[in-house]
Amino acid sequence: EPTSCSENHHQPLFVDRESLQRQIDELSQFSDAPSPAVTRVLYSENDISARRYIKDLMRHSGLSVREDAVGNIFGRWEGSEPELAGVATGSHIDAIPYSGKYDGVVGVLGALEAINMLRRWGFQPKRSLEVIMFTSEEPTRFGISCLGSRLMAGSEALAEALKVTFDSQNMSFFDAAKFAGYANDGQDISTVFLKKGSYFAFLELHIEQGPILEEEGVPIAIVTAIAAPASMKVEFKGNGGHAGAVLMPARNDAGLAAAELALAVEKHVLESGSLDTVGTVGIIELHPGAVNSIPSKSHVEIDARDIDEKRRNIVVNKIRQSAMDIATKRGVVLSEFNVVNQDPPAQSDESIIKAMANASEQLNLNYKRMISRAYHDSLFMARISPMGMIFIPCYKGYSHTPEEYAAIDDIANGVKVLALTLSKLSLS
Ligand code: HGY
Ligand code: MN
Ligand code: MN
Ligand code: MN
Repeated sequence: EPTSCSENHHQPLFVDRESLQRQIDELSQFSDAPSPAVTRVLYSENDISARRYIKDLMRHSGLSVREDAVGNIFGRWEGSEPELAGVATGSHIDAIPYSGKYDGVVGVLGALEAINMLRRWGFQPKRSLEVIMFTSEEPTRFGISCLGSRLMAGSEALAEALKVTFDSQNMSFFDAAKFAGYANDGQDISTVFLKKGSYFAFLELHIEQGPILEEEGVPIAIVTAIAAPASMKVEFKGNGGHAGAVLMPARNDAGLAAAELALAVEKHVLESGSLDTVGTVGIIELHPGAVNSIPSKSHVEIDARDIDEKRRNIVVNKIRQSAMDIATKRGVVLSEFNVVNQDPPAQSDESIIKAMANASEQLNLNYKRMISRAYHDSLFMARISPMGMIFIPCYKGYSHTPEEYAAIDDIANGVKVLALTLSKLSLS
């Protein structure tokens, strides 16, 4: 044994911080944006390289690796009773443009370090343990959030929709999947669907993506529920024309229709009666996109969420109504109003919450219960398995930005709680 190993290397709950940090840094290099930003889009060259990196780490952790038809990756540690439903944990490694290197990644690399810890400890699983890297949690390329976990949860509607889904470069989903080496059975991806009860439990470790834990100095949050996300794609069409020659009364400006709809989103959200309702217009594209040409087409993408599903649906309906009213008032055509997803919230499983609380207490880690306002693959895994999430603090709550940061000691705390909870659930 090299003498450099510090004694605590043999403590059961030793987290190899430097190798975990090194992996986080190495993984962040597979990016279409210059460091410290990370852009890693589904089935891109960098996504394919990052997937290879994760599969190598899974094998190094002694896991047997399989991939499904859309590229969800499963690393399995067979238990002594492999016929029992296993215990799974995981997250995503895709990253929206110019974001950070911890969102999702902490729940994949941290899960592998939790497996390494249990092995070092000499742990023997009864229920098999699985680390899952989900395909495309982010909606970046095809506008569909949690694409991999939504399919695993059995969404026939999504499996159908993917047959007519194209990215902004007009590449079809299945051509992109084939480019990355997936979808070898053609468009039949029903093999991705998992049956309810496939897992005894599903856990996800993730950065909070909010400021509460850091502000309150609490190292661990146990998530009790995940808010209900919805997203919409809207298009307006007008006649366009010359910015100088067409007088104002003669215009039907698709760009102004988009701008008015964005303000309408803000109005309906603020009028919901609750601080828990949020709305974002993250994409507005104007065509032809010339300073001296009246926009003849506008493309707007809207994200609306709330921990209360009914309140969220009222906002979605008001946004739809505003889009129609604005089109009439401005004489433009509402050529598309597409609710891409309108998902219910998910509740964490009480027994998993308890197991996480026990693990935190055993580790002398203070914790608090919290609702996740961000969505995660856990939102869909909750449809086929009891679910639980562990949050760790992140710097000022920053996320989806290059400033996203989580301290390795905070990550190590999350990994320890995850490892202990996995071991308990595996033996139950
Ligand atoms: O948008 C979200 O909530 C997640 O981080 N993709
Ligand atoms: Mn040693
Ligand atoms: Mn994210
Ligand atoms: Mn995430």
